[in-house]
Amino acid sequence: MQVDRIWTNARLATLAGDGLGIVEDGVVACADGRIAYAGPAAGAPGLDGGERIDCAGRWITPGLIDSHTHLIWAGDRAHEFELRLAGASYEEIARAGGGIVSTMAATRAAGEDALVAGALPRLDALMAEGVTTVEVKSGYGLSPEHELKSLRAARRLGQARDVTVRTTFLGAHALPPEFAGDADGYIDLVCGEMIPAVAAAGLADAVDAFCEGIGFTAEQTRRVFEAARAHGLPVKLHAEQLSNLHGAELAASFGALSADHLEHLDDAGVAAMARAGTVATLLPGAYYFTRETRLPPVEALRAAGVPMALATDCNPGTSPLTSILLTMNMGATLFRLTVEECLAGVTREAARALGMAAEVGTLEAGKRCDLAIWDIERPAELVYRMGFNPLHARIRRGR
Ligand code: DI6
Ligand code: FE
Repeated sequence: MQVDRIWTNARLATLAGDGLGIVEDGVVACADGRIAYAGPAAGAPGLDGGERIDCAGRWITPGLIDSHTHLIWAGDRAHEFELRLAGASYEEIARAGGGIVSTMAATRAAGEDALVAGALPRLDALMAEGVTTVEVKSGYGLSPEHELKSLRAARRLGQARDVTVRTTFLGAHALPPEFAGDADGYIDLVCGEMIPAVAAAGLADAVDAFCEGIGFTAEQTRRVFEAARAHGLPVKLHAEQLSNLHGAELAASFGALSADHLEHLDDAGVAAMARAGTVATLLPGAYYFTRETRLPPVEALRAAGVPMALATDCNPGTSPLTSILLTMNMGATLFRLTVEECLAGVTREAARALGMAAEVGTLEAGKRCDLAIWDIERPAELVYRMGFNPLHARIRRGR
């Protein structure tokens, strides 16, 4: 077999199948940016040509995937954080012009170049910990012009850096002030103008919404999903974060790729997700930062066989987090996920949450050769340590 590059003398966590897929004394071979072979050195086919890289016993995992981020925004909410520490409530801050609307105003005022420049340091922080695929949502523009601008900026991140970017249209994130008192009118605009424009421009890989008391109702979410379906776009949903509006069930009924947050998910929601194969994306950074106390129903999800992904939810209001490694640690310490579940949550299951399971997320022949090579003795170290980055090398498409 003719290959371009071979990593030898490695230990692999392939994540193929159900568990970590551990291979001691493994090799990975790449041809044309794809994995030609990943497995035991002993069972390898004859591998001809190419550069040989001795990993000296280091571990190789699939490149990591952050499957839920809001990386595109302008402005700053650090002062709001200070106000909250001084005792101000979310509502008081919103009334004083803070909150999500302040991010919207700053995002509308920013040009596309400025949005890209503002997001790059956040993206760089993720990539420095082995992220090779990242999902980026719009949702701080909240008008046709500024949502499209945000999605174009998100796409440009994937040209500015060596990373795969998947974009998600989140026009139904919050109600812009010009539609105060007329949420249905705003949803008319989302469905009638924004989704068709986003689809026509090919700017989004999926459509998301924030189904919540402070977001949109289940009925409004259904209209967004119907418009997405009419334009051939898969859906996902911010569901059951602060209350139970049965959004996850609704999402599952549309065959959603994922339902995300889920602290208030009930048994019916778990069952619906299991039936539909909808991934549960858990976001421990938001749980931590908002000092939430209600845990997502991890045991019920596990028992029902619902795949679980873990993501940063990087956003300025509720999860200013740009560490996928710390996200794994929080998944374990706060949500009691196992090491296997944490690693699968940022690889195999994250790929599934993006509809990319055939392309990335495991070390298997035919998939993209996106790798993270780690200076560790065992995979648990990636989950166990806090604020330490043992990444040795990050490989995308075999380079
Ligand atoms: N869930 C949240 O908690 C936020 N967005 C979302 O989908 C908050 C976003 C913000 O405050 O900027
Ligand atoms: Fe989010």
